[in-house]
Amino acid sequence: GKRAFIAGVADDNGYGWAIAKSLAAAGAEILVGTWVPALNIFESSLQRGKFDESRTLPDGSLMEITKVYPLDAVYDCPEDVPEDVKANKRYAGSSNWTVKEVAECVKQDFGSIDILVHSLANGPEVGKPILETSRNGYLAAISASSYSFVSLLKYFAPIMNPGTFLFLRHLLYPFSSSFKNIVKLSLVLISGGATISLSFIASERIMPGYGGGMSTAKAALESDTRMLAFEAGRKHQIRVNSISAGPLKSRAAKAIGS
Ligand code: ZID
Repeated sequence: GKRAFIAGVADDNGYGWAIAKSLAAAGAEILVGTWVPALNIFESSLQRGKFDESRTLPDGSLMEITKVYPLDAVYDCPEDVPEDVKANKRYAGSSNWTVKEVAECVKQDFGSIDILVHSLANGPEVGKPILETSRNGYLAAISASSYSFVSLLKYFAPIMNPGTFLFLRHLLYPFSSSFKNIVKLSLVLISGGATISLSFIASERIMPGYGGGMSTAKAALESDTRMLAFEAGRKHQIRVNSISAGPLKSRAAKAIGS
């Protein structure tokens, strides 16, 4: 079976949870990365059985989460963490939650993964029009919602099982006016590691209310998806995709006020 790491699960209302369930129903082993400040409540709710109803899979069994990793995807390594965050009670209670450390822990625990899901975003000023957004708010949105994916891919790609490239030859003869057959070669990456993130149409269209630099963050996420698919496809033989999601009443969506 495949092993999946889903970053951005802290309750049973969001996309990350739903994706985890679908993957579990398809037979995958589930690991999740939970934002450090939300870790305690998520783990205790899991243990108390609060999610048992929504953990139920189509065959009646309960989704098992093999391991919950504390994660803060705005920090790549311990040296990046400011003193006040280090000293914060919630953060001090957990360890190894920077992206690099989480990837190292997953490697130690399981060796490799097949699927990486990025289902996280944060824009502290999402409620403000971009014209009123501060530089800090804008950069924070990009850091948590866009660079977090670059960072996850950077540290997880080396522990992702690679796929193989397949050469496909398309014979275009019947449609060609030329006497000679036209043979087109294309390179298709099959099987192996796959990564996915969740975007939003506000990346390309005006969606009033999706402020604070979040529209910018999704545009960056989609642009990065193309570049990273090119780079990680060649370097690690893994796929990189993004889905533009529809509305879902998650915790994050409530912050948008939509
Ligand atoms: P969620 O609250 O379940 O997931 C977000 C997670 O990110 C939470 O678990 C947070 O704890 C976690 N998180 C925040 N900061 C950090 C951090 N620094 N490190 C680690 N974890 C962190 O909400 P969700 O399921 O809505 O969000 C998942 C993904 O879906 C995000 O990328 C969203 O931007 C994306 N998405 C959601 C929706 C939606 O409606 N819920 C839409 C499009 C994309 C959307 O916003 N019409 C209006 C709005 C929308 C669609 C249509």
